[in-house]
Amino acid sequence: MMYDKRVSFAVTDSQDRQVLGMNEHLEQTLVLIKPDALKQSLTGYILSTLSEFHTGLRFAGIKVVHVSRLLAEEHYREHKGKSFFEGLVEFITGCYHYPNDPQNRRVLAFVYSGLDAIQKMRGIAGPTNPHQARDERPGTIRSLGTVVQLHDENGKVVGDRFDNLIHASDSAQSAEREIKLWFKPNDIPPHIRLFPTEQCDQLYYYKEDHLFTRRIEGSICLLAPGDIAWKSDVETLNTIEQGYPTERCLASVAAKYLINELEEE
Ligand code: RTP
Ligand code: MG
Repeated sequence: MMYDKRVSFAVTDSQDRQVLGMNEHLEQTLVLIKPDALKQSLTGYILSTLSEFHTGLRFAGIKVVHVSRLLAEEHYREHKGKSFFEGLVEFITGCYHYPNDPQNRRVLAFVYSGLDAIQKMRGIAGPTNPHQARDERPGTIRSLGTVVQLHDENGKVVGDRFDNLIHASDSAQSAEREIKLWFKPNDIPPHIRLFPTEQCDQLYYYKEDHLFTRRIEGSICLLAPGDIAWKSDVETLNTIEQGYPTERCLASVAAKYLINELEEE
C-alpha cells in the first residue's frame, strides 16, 4: 500500500483485514450524505466534520447519485418488511424532500479509508434517532437531524421516520457489501482498493432483473471483456449465467452499473 507508510508493516488477520497495531485496522467505510442534509445545505459542515484533519480518514471514492428504488431497496435490504421501510425508501431516494424536483433528488456517496474508519465514522455520525443523538451525544452529526411522524391513511400515527442526515457502515461486513454495492472498482484509485478485483472475460447485459450475455433491446451493458470488476461480482454473474442459485442476487451486482444511467423519477 502506498498511501500510508505504516501500512508497510501490515499483516493480515483471520478476517482478512489489515492489522496495523494491537487494535488498529486499515478499513474502508461507506458514508452517504442523505437528501435531508443536501436540502438543508449541511454538506459543507458534514464534510468539514469528517475531514482528514478531524478524523485522520481520507477519501477513496466520491460520487453524486440519483438513488433508484433498486439501489435503495438493496442498500436497506435488512429492513425490508419493517413498518418504516417504505418511508425509508421514499426518504433515501429523495422523493420526500424533493417531491416535485426529481432533478434535485440525490445523495453524495463516499468511501473513506483509514485506521478504524468504520467505528470512527459511526461515532461522529451518532445514534440513529436524532432525538436520542441530541440527548445522549450532542455534537454528533445526527443531533442536527429530525424525527418525522408517519401516519396511515386514517391519520393514525404508525411510526417514525428518522431524517438523520448521514449513513455510515456499521461493521466490516456491511462496509464491504455497501462499498461494492455503490462503487465499481474503477471509481476508486487502484492502489487504494481494499477488496479483490478480477478482469471480466464475458459480456453481461441487464434488463428488468434478468442477465443476458448478448445485447437485447433496452438492456444495459454491465461488463465487457477486459473490464475490471469486484471478484465477488464476477463470481455471482458467472454463477447466475450458469443457472445455479447464488447467495447474492443479481440486483446487488447490477445496481452500481445502473447508477445515473436511467432517468427514473
Ligand atoms: P444507517 O444505516 O442509515 O447509517 O442508520 P443506522 O445504521 O444507524 O440504523 P439502521 O438500523 O441501519 O437503520 C437504517 C435507517 O432506517 C431508518 N430507521 N427508522 N423508525 C425506526 O424505528 C427506524 N429505525 C431505523 C433510519 O433512517 C436509519 O438511518
Ligand atoms: Mg445501518
